[in-house]
Amino acid sequence: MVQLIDSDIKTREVLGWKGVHVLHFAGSSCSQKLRIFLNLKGIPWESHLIDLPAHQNFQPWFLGINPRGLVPVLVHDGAVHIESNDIIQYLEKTFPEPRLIPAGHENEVAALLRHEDDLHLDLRTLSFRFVFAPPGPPKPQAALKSYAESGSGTVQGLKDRDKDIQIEFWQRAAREGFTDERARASAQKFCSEFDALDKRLAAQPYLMGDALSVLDIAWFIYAFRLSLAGYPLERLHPRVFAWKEKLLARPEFAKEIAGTRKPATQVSRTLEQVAGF
Ligand SMILES: N[C@@H](CCC(=O)N[C@@H](CS)C(=O)NCC(=O)O)C(=O)O
Repeated sequence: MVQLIDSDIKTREVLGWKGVHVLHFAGSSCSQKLRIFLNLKGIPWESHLIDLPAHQNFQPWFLGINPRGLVPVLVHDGAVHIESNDIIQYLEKTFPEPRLIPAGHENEVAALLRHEDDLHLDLRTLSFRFVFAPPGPPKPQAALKSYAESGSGTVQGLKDRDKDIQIEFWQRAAREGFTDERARASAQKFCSEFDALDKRLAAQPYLMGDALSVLDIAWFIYAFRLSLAGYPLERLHPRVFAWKEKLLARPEFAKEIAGTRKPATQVSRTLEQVAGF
């Protein structure tokens, strides 16, 4: 669990926030995952929007709350939790009903969620290349300077390497864009993941068996975003496609991705062409 300690937090006002507060952005995949989880749990929460396209997450106020500069963030009775999957597992313990992590499978689910999180930068690469497709560098140098300089720079009291990884990601994007080679490698990773999910779904209606779980929420978000990017889910992984459509019919899911539409950008080559699918 990544709960911050006092010295990590520079924006002190959050320490006095009572109840469940979520700092998030409508179109962020990790925020969508957390909001669907909160909907299914029926947990009341207070919303604090952080405008990622306006680089609000690189401003001192937000970095004073999450030194990593990422959404979502949970503040529960003044305690600050970061990392969407850790937030979800914390909330599952704190608000156990209805269960979204099957009893006795906590460690297995934690490992599967870690694996899902490892693919986050691949999802981001494909999102920026085929969905958002900004005409120039996605993050201006001034915003990245503020990112580098603001916040405590520590997580649980230790110098945090994650922010360096994030900055390197954006600097590389500024230098070379999101190349065919990177996009192809990321798409192929998802192809093997979806193949595995397709096999699971041959034997059971949900990824962990007969009941919906946090794993369905997490992978729904990836499947939805990749479909938006032009990934041929229906053709390559028909069971994953049908499962995604089934979840999309539920209001708890649909309402959180309703605003995520593919902007009318000009994509020179489609994901199918780049990946060779
Ligand atoms: N491992 C983190 C990843 C969080 C993350 O990368 N969030 C994205 C939005 S989905 C973000 O804040 N991006 C910052 C930006 O685009 O500037 C988590 O699961 O919370």
